[in-house]
Amino acid sequence: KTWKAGMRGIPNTVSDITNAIVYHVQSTLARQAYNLDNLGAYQAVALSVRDDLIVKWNETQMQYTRKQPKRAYYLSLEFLMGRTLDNALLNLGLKQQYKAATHKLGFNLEDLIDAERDAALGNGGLGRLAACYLDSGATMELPLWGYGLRYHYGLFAQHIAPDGSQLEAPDPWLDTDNPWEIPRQDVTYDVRFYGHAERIGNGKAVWTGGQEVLAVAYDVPIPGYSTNTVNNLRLWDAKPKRGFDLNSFNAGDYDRAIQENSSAETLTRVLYPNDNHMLGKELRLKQQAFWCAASLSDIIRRFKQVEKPWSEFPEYVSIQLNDTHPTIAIPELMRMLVDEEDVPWGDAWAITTKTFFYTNHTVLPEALEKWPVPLMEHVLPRHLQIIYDINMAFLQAVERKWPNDRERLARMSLIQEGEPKYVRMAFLATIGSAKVNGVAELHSHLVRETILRDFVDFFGKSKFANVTNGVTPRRWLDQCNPGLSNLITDAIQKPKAVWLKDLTLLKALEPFAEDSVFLKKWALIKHNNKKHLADYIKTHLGITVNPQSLFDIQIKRIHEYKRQSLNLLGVIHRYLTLKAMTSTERKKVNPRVVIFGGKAAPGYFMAKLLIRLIVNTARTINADADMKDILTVVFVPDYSVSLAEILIPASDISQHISTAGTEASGTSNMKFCLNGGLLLGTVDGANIEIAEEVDSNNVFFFGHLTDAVEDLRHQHKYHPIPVEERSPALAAVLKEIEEGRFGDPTIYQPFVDTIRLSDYYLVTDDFDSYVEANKMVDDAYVKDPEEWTKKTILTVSRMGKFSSDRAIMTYAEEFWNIEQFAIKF
Ligand code: 26W
Repeated sequence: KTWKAGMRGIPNTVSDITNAIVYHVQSTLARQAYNLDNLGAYQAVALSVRDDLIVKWNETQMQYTRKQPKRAYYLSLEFLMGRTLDNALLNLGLKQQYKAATHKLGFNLEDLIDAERDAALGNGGLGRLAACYLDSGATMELPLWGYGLRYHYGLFAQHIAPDGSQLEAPDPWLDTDNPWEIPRQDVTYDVRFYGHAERIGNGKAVWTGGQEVLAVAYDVPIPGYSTNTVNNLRLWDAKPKRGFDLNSFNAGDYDRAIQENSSAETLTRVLYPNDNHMLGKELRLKQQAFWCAASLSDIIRRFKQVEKPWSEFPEYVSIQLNDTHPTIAIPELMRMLVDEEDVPWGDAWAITTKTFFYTNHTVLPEALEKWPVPLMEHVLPRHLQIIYDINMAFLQAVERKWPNDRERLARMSLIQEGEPKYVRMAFLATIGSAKVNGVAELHSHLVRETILRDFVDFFGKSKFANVTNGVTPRRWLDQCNPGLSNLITDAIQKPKAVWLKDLTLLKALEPFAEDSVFLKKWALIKHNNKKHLADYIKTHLGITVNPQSLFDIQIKRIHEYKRQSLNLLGVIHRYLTLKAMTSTERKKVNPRVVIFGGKAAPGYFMAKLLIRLIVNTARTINADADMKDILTVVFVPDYSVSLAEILIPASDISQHISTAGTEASGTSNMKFCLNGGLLLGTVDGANIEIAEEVDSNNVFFFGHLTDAVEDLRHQHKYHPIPVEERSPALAAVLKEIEEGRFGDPTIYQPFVDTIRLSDYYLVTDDFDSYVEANKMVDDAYVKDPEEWTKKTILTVSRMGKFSSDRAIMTYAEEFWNIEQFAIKF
């Protein structure tokens, strides 16, 4: 029998799979099996996996349509998916069969997996969280769809220039065919910008003119782990509404004829690369409005199929806003209901405020979105009217509750007064949503006590909740660390299909911390992961690292609040301390490899300067013969999801050292601990809850607490004390930089000055306790390696809480009110 597309059944035999791959090589790719490279083989394998996904995708969507369960929609401007093939194979339970099939065809599956490009449609934490939640939604069999944008260029690629600074290069990830998306040329919506909005009474208006752009759907199947569910991530691409302007074309003005086209197509060209920093760019506002309008049109079209009154919309639809980026969806739903569906204003507002839920991911003031009123009036004139109407009604209610409190009205208004005025998106998201949440206990507390305090007073506490973040144990344990995952499976005597869906079962590992044979097996896996990383570093960077060393890793976006600066200054301190020793003394020191990775926003001067200093410090230290085998420093360029999958399983210690109160949660802290790396951190974000779960004996905490931060900043500002007095150790480090030990000191002066002169992130205040904590790490690692391994086992066994399955079920039950819906075959 010859294989044809769509023939695949379940179960799949190795020979079915082999036939399917060969079919795609010959028919889809029009190539020959005998002269195929890894990229071609990857594509054929991916296409055959896609066939399977589509069968299950169709079945899932058909059963949703037939039964019409309530659905939830996750609106996120970022989905940091990484690679798909390995994850799809594991979730479908087909990895072994594919290994055999590709082997029969003369390929090594791991090489093919490596040929895939990352889908880097996100900046960092928020985008990767969205990807974990989609995995968990499908695994928990929830009717959950994601909506985002199909950026043609993902997050920029990072290169390091000869002088050590970051260079950005575009990431044209769609230049090679993307087998993981299904274009839906038939699913399109018109989206309007600019033009004129004319009020016609009863809160209604007519919006005309301006520019119309077509949104086209691309569907990305999201398979659950060991279930039939394949959910959907729908990404919108922008197309000009008309091919080109025929009038100009016929008049011979070809440039003008295609002008509007290119303006439409710019919309989904590129992901904005700034993280935790707001830039008021018109194109970004248009991206947000485009994606929200298309997603809501799609959701409303689906709702209309059930033929229920508008008042029942919230019984069928919940929408989660991933930070304020999709907040414009609130006035957009109002516009569609009031202007287009003739729903009275008050009813529309009741529907809207039952439908939306808002997650805040940051309390940093510079990250809170505020759009200039004149810009919004220009791009979205009707939305601005609606925002003013919402604000009017809201402020009247505030006035009724607290009469004659003008200051309060000014504080709570959706419009910040000034020249220009601004629309405060976090406030709009708050009053337009049924629930608001932060992403870890401390962060949710800070949201309630600081940025949204007045709103807690107004709405009451019950509207403000916490959902601590989580990570998917499929990608972040089973996929990235198969050795450890297999050892766990053997030990706890539970099939993967069971414990990977109920991570609290890891508890059963605890007794093995006392089993000396098990300890050895466990330590060997870590060692092998470290060798694997050492190989990567050797081949890609030419740096030799000794896998016997303690691997100390800090990987995340480069940001002053995350304090890679503190890590680097600590490294220099270690270097100076080692240099001051005799060579005999030095031989007794525990070797350490310090690894940094992360991208700086292209316009963030201080973050880019810090990268340059890290790279050049690493060069100096690695070139110093005295440091051979005792201290190595590595900056891994172009940090990505795929690189994280190599780095995380190889860590002994990972650093999460933000100034207390600044890191909302962090999620890589969870990934490291789940892979048996211990945590060195501040009392911040989810670090606190990790310590609560794994026991504070198993984490290394240091630094001032959140409560102290405000006073310390006040002191810095009004009663500055020189670094020389506050931390002589740090002063000695700064002096080395200023004397040119790591290159031309004038280059690094702005960095040294921020610490000497303002030190907003309190590096000076935390430096000594940071050095102390590092000593404790060294001691624990060297003095009793077996005790260290025990700590890592106990840590892993207690990480159950941090599965994104737990987090997504909390959203499902406590926010969205949606139910698990099994897909039957
Ligand atoms: C408007 C510019 C902008 C862009 C991105 C502002 C803010 C963002 C994100 C909200 C930044 C972000 O990714 N925040 C991170 O979210 C993670 C998931 O909840 C948390 O774990 C991190 O602590 C938080 O920094």
